Amino acid sequence: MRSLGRFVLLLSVVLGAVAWGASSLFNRQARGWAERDLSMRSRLALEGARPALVEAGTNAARRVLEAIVRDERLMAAAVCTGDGAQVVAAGSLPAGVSCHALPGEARRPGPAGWDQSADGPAGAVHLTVLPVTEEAGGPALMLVHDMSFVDRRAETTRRYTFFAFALVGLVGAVAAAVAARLTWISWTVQLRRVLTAPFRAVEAIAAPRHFQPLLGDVRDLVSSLAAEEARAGSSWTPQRLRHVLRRDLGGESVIVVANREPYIHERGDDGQVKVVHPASGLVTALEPVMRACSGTWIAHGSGSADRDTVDGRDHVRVPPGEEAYDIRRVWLSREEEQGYYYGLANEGLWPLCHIAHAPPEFRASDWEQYRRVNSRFASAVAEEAKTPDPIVLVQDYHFALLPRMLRDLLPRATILTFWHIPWPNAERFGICPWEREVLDGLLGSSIVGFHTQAHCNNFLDSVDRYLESRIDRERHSVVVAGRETLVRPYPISIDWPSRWTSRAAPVAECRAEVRRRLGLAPDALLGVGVDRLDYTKGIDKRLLAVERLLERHPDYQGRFSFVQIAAPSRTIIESYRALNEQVEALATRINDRFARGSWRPVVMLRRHHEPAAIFELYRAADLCYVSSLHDGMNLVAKEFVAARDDLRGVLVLSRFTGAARELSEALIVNPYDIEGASTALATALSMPPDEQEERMRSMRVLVGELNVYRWAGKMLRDATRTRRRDRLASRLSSPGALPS
Ligand code: ADQ
Repeated sequence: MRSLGRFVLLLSVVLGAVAWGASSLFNRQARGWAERDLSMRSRLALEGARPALVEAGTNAARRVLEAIVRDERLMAAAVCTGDGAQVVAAGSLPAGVSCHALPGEARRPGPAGWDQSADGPAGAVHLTVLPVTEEAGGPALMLVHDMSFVDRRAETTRRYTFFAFALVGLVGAVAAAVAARLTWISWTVQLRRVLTAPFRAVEAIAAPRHFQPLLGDVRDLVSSLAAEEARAGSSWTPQRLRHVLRRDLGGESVIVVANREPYIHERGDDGQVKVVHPASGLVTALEPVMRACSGTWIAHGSGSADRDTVDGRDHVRVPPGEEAYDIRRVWLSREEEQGYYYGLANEGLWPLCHIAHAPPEFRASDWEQYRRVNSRFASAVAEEAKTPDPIVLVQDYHFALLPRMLRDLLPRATILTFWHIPWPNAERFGICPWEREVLDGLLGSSIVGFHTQAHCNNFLDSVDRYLESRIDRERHSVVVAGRETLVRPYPISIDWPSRWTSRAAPVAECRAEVRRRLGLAPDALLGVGVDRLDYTKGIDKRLLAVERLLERHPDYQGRFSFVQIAAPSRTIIESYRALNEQVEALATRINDRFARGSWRPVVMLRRHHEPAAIFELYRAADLCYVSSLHDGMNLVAKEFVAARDDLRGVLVLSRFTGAARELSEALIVNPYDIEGASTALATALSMPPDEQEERMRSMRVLVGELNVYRWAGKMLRDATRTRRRDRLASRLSSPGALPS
């Protein structure tokens, strides 16, 4: 706004100066023209009057002069002798003008006559003196013209010029301001789009050419920073994470609270106990962190053999065979699980936070169970804590109330709460009948983390709208009852290098084995989708895109198959059961429509798979399609990248995932746009190997650098700072801390 004001001021000064200069120039010119005009009129008047002046007597000459001065512009006329005497005159001579007052050269003018303009007290006048006869020193006719009309015209001209320039200036300034504003808005929007979501595949191709150099610079800067970090040996590894814990947090072990446990003990039909890795993004991310940090993971004991495998304190050492940390199992009754997990968490908060067009259900009875289970887990944490100020990592929307409950039990604890799913905007969040309790519960934390800054902003807006608090938008923090909670983005990731990739068979073997097992031709093209069966993952949209691909590109019929791994999830909930049937029916319809011989376009594998099998599939595929309608991050996308150490395979990724903000080299799609998604699938299938390599290499650098140890490390570092600050504050406030 200030620069616009400066621009308008400068424009006014420049235009004012130009207007003034132009009107002066024009007036000078106009005065010259008027003088020439009057001089000419004087000569014409003399020509008409000459015979009377030369031959007739004085009276006749006076009459002639009186006739001449009837012209309104002519003030007076006089015949003067060579020595300045007035022979005869008519009209009224202005003060100071007379035959006698004429200068010497005017009294005896040459044949061309004598002209002069002068400013008199009553305005400008123009004098013309012309010889009446050819005889030297003979009488001369003096004509006095009124020139004040020239000044009046000049004044009018100056006014018009000024207004004309003022108008042009105003219109110009407004037009320039509007154009500048529009250009600025469009540049900002485009620049932000390029910088925040520089999707090379779909969006960046559309990014304006003039941003490409800037985009290149940003990329270079990011890679050089990453390279510098790597050179300095500062990439995040399990060792570095342990070092942070040892150096900054005094070797403190951490307590994780999550609904899901990382290892579930299930009793098979044969009576044998087997260990299952649950299909959960949270577990995928957090488990490697716990291996590095050690400590205790408190979770719901949900496996059929879980009770048989714990000790007297409900603990079990994991991972089996490596024993790096403890799981502490909490047992829930059916009512508790139903109300807290299926009810409030998954029928209420989950649809509340995801834009996937499923209405949330909130029941008072579920809320009661939710509070009760949160309180039970808070007590479990207090039991597990070995010091009065433990570091507690609270995970996800199952435990929104726990941080406040824990703060009451352990006021000095460092509580880091991470919300693994999106946070909705304030208006939508208001749908929750217990919006204040949920916010206040979370604000018992020292830090609340989300995947993206947008989710942090939504959270702060919700606090702003529903809670009495002080929000510091610069520090991204909230103060409630004198206690500060930081709100920060920590984009989650996976371990790197992935242990599942390093244990996997070579890619060629994986390709051959998977095709053999699925009954596909050795050279068949293969796409994969890996999800929990959840309506937010957009599995139906994904299958429709596959169908559209086959319609638009019949040459892929018989050559391309899409394998969808779908772990049944939350099947007690009606909407999940309905989704299960809907996806199955869709796959059957597509298969009925296109299948020929032994070839099927869609292979649905609706069961849990162990990570080793999932990684084998990633390595066997030509493309992976993640079509989430809304997803906090999505780790399948990152796992696919981690699995492809051969630098091949194309990732097709929904723009509605947090991962799309990082993996700009994927083919980014809108999963609702079936046409566009099918185009991206076709592009992926026909992408030349060198382009696949270039994209995959770039994504691997990113996932490698921004790995899950960095996620945990950054959180723990921020925790260190809040811990130091809290310790200092408590020392200062304790009696005797300050000299009296
Ligand atoms: P999820 O919704 O569980 O996670 P996601 O991030 O995609 O989603 O992770 C799924 C994990 O489960 C992956 O590790 C995948 O390999 C595994 N998996 C999927 N299908 C499986 C199957 N059939 N059998 C076995 N394993 C399977 C939530 C949020 C995400 C966020 C994560 C982590 O919804 O947005 O990325 O937490 O914060």
